[in-house]
Amino acid sequence: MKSSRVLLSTVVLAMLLAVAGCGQPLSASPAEQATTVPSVKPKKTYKDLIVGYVQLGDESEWRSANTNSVKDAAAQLGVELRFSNAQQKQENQISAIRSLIAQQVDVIGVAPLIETGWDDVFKEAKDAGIPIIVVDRRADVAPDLYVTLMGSDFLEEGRNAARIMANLTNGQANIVELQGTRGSAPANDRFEGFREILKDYPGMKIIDSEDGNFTVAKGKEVMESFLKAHGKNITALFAHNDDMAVGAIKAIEEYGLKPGVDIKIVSVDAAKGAFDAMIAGKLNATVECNPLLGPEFLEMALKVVNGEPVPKWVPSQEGEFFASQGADQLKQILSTRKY
Ligand code: GYE
Repeated sequence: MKSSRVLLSTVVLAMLLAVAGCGQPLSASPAEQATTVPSVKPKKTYKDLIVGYVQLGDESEWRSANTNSVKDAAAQLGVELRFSNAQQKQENQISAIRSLIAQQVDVIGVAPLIETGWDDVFKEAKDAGIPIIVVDRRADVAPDLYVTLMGSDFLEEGRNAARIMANLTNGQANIVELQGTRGSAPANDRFEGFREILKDYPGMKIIDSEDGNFTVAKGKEVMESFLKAHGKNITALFAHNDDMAVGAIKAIEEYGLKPGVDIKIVSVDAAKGAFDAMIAGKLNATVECNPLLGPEFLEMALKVVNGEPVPKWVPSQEGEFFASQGADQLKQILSTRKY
């Protein structure tokens, strides 16, 4: 009787285990059983991500294109984006990062207004376990405080602008320069790269150089003051972005000179405004700087969150465009561009 009860309960137990789909023999040790529990965390998808983006402002066509690129990519991929615009103030960017840390987002993207002053807040993010992706402009911090930098080689852009200017002027020029926002990585590097090449051209002189803050309005205002001070002595202009070149073109016309002819002009970005100015023959060339970083930024964010390796710098692919390509070709190219 006793033995048949034992037999019956063993049969019942075996049936129950079979129904539960559990193939473990009754003798399995706890260690063996543990191997059936998945040990790898499931990978996150775009739809699981909450990403912060700390934009520096909306000073230029480039910036608007960058903002739209990030917002559009997030909407398309289903990423929850927490976007802020710091209106060209570093303190606003710092408080936006602090607020994203408090919200415990998965990743923070930041386009730093200027290079310096980021150590403390980047460290706060690191301590909270929130990775920082630096987008567009470099931040001068220890490499362990951010996971990757995505953006352009601004030094090379400055060098290329100088090479183009040397060709346009046959190595003889009195140049004025409109610098981007003081202390920003693109202004620092374009300034330096331009001078690096000019060393080989003794006939090319920079006769004046001022901050035009990357805006049309300031570009016009500073160009007016250059013209007041140097008049027809100016034969060339290097503007650190297209918007300032567009402002300067107005100032040059109002002064009674022909932009692109009396004053050769090279700028950076290759935004729509630059194409319009080249088609009109008022801007000689623009060096491309790509703002369409949204999709790649979110791809990096997903990789980082899933613990996949990412390169420390993701450089952008860029070209150059010239008024000498002719209006027809430029119009055709413009029709294919997003900014
Ligand atoms: O060239 C300029 C913008 O940081 C690369 O910022 C960017 C620069 C861009 O205002 O137009």
